[in-house]
Amino acid sequence: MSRVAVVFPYFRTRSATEMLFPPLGAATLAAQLRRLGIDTRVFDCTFGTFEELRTDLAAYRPDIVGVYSMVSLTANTLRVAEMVRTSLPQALLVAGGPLPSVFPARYTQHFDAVFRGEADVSFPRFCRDFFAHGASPLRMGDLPLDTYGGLFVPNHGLHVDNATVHHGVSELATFPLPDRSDFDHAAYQKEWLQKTGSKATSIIVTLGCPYGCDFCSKPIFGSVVRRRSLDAVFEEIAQIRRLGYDSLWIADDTFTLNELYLAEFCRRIAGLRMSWSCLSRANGISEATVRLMKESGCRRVYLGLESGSPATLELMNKQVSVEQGIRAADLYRRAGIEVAAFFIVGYPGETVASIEETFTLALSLPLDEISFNVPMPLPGSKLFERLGEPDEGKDWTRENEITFVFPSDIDESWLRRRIDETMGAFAEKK
Ligand code: B12
Repeated sequence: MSRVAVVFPYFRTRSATEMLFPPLGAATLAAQLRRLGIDTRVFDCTFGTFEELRTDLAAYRPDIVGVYSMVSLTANTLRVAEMVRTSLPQALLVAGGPLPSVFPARYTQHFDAVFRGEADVSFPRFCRDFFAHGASPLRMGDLPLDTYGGLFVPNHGLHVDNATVHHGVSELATFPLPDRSDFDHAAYQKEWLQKTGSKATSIIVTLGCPYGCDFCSKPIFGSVVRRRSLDAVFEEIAQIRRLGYDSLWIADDTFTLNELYLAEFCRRIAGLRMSWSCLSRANGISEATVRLMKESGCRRVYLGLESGSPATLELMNKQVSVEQGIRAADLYRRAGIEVAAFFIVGYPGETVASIEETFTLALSLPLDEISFNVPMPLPGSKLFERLGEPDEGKDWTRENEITFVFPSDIDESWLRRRIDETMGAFAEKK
């Protein structure tokens, strides 16, 4: 029997800012693999331990082990790879996800192959063909390797470097819904109930983002926006409700971009008794749409306001003004939707004065939650290209850490103190 394991190597940290969601990429691949009749299991490490993963993987005896990776999971990914090489030496080891998509060659030092970008079709087809050709890494060359989008293999005497693909809307409509059957939903729901009083889970409705923020990288969905068929989306929402969730966390980069589509989504979700939240931008949203969002159950929006300084917004290529941010926060709050805002402080090129403008803005707005981060030069972003590799010894393992991973004129301890003071003043104001 041919078996594929898909590993999500996140072990919960219990940090205050931790948000737990079942990994949608793994669920997406599981659905596609099972559709091809391949025995598949997702190993979501969120609530487990490394030792449990070792035991469970060994018991399953997969022929292919696929591991998801992103910037904050690098160390875990490599540890899993090492463990698989020792305990399952025959297995083909494959990586995918945001960071392998940007740095495939780094991963193929430890993995047999990398799939970059959207792997919905390419990875499952590759697995099927791999099994059909005897399931041996040594016989990979017998496969039609140039037909798998995003595949990168510089090992085993092969040189494969295929372009990534972005699936079009009509193709997306033929995809099965993500298969969420391998997750510990009771544990996820308990966590959310304790923190927020509702049971939320993530969903992707639209793919891609047309903006070019300096600090952002778009390694998977890229810049071309694709809106899924709402029939499929609402089938998925029905599945999510059957699993016991009562709230959606829409993970799209730009869910509020198209007002017509958004309005139709609102009309269809209204009456389902399902609250929802999403990321939004400060521009391009009308009062009528905001009212519709509220009426349909939108509880909270997350706005990347980033800065109170026009010059810094320019540096970030954010393409919104401070005034648009103020207007958006006000619009949502007046409609009765909670607003959470993200800010970035200490951007390369910033001064103490411009950072203070951000603290002042954060305290002047009608916000329900604020957070401050120092810029994280994400591989694949323009910021990363400018700054180069981060300082040796500093990594991104911890989320939301106030530490510069690049040389900065801004005094880190001053910045930490000002963030603490601003957070304190915000809590008092509330
Ligand atoms: C939802 C989300 C979160 C959620 C939940 C994550 C989770 N449990 O799934 C939360 C809010 C917790 C989160 C936190 C963070 N996130 Co986040 N997040 C996202 C977001 C918006 C969507 C991810 C998603 O669900 N995609 C939908 C699924 C279907 O896509 P996918 O997972 O990419 O899977 C596809 C491919 O990657 C591939 N694939 C996936 N797995 C595998 C496995 C194998 C073997 C193969 C072959 C292929 C493959 O195939 C899939 C189908 O096409 C993305 C942005 C984006 N649009 O991708 C950022 C993103 C992944 N996050 C990012 C970052 C930086 C973070 C944080 C570090 C932010 C911070 N400062 O704290 C933290 C880290 C937290 C942690 N746990 O380690 C970056 C990663 C950048 C990078 N180069 O690595 C992204 C790309 C956003 C960005 N533009 O900067 N995040």
